[in-house]
Amino acid sequence: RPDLFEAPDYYHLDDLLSEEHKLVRDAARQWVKRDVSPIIEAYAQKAEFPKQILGGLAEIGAFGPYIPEEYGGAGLDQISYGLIMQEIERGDSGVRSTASVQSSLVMYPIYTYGTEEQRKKYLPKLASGEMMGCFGLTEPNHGSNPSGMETKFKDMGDHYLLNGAKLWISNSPFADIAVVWAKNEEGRIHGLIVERGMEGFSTPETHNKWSLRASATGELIFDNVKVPKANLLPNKSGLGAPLGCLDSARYGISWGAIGAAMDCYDTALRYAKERIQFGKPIAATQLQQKKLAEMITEITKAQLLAFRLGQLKNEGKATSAQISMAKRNNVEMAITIAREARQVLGGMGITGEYSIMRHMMNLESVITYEGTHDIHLLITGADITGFPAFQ
Ligand code: TGC
Ligand code: FAD
Repeated sequence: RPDLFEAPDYYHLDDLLSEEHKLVRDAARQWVKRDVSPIIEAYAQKAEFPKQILGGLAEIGAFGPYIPEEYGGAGLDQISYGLIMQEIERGDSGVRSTASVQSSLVMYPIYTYGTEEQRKKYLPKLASGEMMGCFGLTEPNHGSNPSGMETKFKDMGDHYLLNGAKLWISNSPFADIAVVWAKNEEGRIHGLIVERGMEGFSTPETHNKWSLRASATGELIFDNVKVPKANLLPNKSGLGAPLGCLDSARYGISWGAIGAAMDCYDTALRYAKERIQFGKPIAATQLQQKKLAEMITEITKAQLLAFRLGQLKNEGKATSAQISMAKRNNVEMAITIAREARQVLGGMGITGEYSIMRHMMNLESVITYEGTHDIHLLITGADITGFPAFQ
């Protein structure tokens, strides 16, 4: 019932938003209602990314919301970025993934670590959706611990020679470029822009996913790929470079998860008011009210966390650990609400007639990618105690 959803705003967060925030949010919301929600279930069922929505994503500013307008971005602040992610994920986490990757994992590193030539060459096309990108950090043997990566490149004089493989890469099957993290001969991590069509570069799709089915996921395989020297991102190296991109994407996810939770809550609330059992709406029972009351409480807390984090980001003061806390809390909030909301719908909750089961399955990826739930807890643990417990 995509036409029906409303925005729960129990603590009047709207009063804290600027006119621009509301305009941006409403445009994204309307687009999702019109162009995403009516088709997304069918694409998820057939495990296909709906490529026809790329132009719409670009139009609502979802590709590079905070990248300056001179490079084709929308030039918005961090709260607008968050609100766009929230509205997209109200539709589907897989669609939000495509926007997150394009903005924070491809445009952000090119804008922040790239040369002026690289910015001019890639950013406007990425902003318009004419060119799509992906981000290769995770490898078959190195997920939570990317510093162990084996993908490497060698200086051959007039070019670099790249070898290795990346796994679980969102958008890889159709991306035109990949921002790839690899070690040089000294073992230092650098970012390289690899383009589709380079000899020895392939992107096989990963099948049989029960989660993020409307998002294309695949591998990146580099078999003696000759990468021009002009494709190295020169302005930052070391693990901090990819982790800096993750900070931006994780922040967007902390808002996005709220959108998925809002859609589940809204669907469950409507259903509970309409569904009659034992002669009265199930919403009139204490057990269902407990579920719904806890959902709106948790959504409200998550909204306040994300909003304050957005203010800190706008001021350039948000720490990586604060971002981890918001990503971890808000994704867990959303997955818990999806599970509870599914139960409110009884048997109907397992069908594709309603969005809840799709959100629930999607959120299993969201709670794993961009740092697992455990890793974000350990990041908080390290921050407050001073003892990193990863090793
Ligand atoms: P550690 O020694 O802590 O740090 C190494 C260097 O990195 C710096 N740093 C950061 N810089 C910026 N932002 C952050 N969040 C940072 N965290 C750390 C740090 O200061 C240090 O710099 P320097 O100059 O001293 O070298 O590194 P570690 O090896 O102990 O690892 C720490 C840990 C476990 C937190 C990190 O490896 C981690 O976050 N692991 C999780 C991996 C992950 O999140 N992968 C995501 C892959 S991309 C993805 O999932 C996309 S999904 C896309 C979608 O569809 O939406
Ligand atoms: P592992 O690191 O093997 O973890 C397995 C389990 O061990 C987890 O529960 C983890 O929390 C736990 N664990 C690990 N280390 C510790 C520790 N020190 N202490 C306690 N527990 C620990 N990556 C990209 O680079 N680009 C992408 O675009 C991208 N898109 C993705 C899309 C999807 C649909 C999925 C599922 C993943 C994607 N990823 C992407 C990869 C994602 O970031 C990794 O899956 C994630 O970082 C976890 O790595 P792993 O799967 O290898 O799990």
